[in-house]
Amino acid sequence: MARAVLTISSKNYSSWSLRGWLLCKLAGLDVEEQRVSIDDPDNRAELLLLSPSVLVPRLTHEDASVWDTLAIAEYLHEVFPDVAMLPADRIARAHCRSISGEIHSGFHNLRSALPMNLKARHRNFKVFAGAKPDIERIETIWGECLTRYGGPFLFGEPTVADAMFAPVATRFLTYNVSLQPASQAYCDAIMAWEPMIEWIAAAKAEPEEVEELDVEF
Ligand SMILES: N[C@@H](CCC(=O)N[C@@H](CS)C(=O)NCC(=O)O)C(=O)O
Repeated sequence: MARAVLTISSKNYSSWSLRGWLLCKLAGLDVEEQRVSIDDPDNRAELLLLSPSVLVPRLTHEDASVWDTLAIAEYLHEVFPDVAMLPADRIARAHCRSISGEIHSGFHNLRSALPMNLKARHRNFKVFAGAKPDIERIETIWGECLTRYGGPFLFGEPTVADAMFAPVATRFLTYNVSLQPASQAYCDAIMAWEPMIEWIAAAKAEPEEVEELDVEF
């Protein structure tokens, strides 16, 4: 059987690639990484041909082609039912799906004002006022989960929700966003999570730089 392939782009800049990759790690699925170079349009066009959304991540596994992170999460949950990608409890599972959906479809101001950039550190970053409600909502989501399920991850042990929110934790670190102690502890747990350590080390070794995202704000 052919090895599963995960198509991703930059490890430093692509938050959706990180989410897809973390989901595969959570599932325990060993994937071959197919990298779409951010500065090679031909290579990119060819590799993305099979992803109708022309977006990454895309997973191919045993003749199935799955794109879009939430679809990948649900696919992996279905294929690996013994791995706790979602909480065992029905009510917690509904909660996990809801907040994963919320990060998937929302927080546009946060995304554009604080783009993921794992190599960067901006000590005196002034957060755009429009992104503040997003940050407040994220802290509320995290606070409720950590209180209800006891941490250190949102539902105790790592789940789909942590894969979805991990790039937010890195943004808070990159842009030195001041957080409540519980949110800060969650960010620390994400940064100490073994797959995150692996991904960040690879991101730091990447040569590509996108000038617009590397300016000092
Ligand atoms: N909703 C999609 C979002 C995917 C997405 O926006 N991916 C970005 C990478 S971070 C992308 O492929 N952008 C096109 C590009 O880089 O040209 C998902 O959940 O997978």
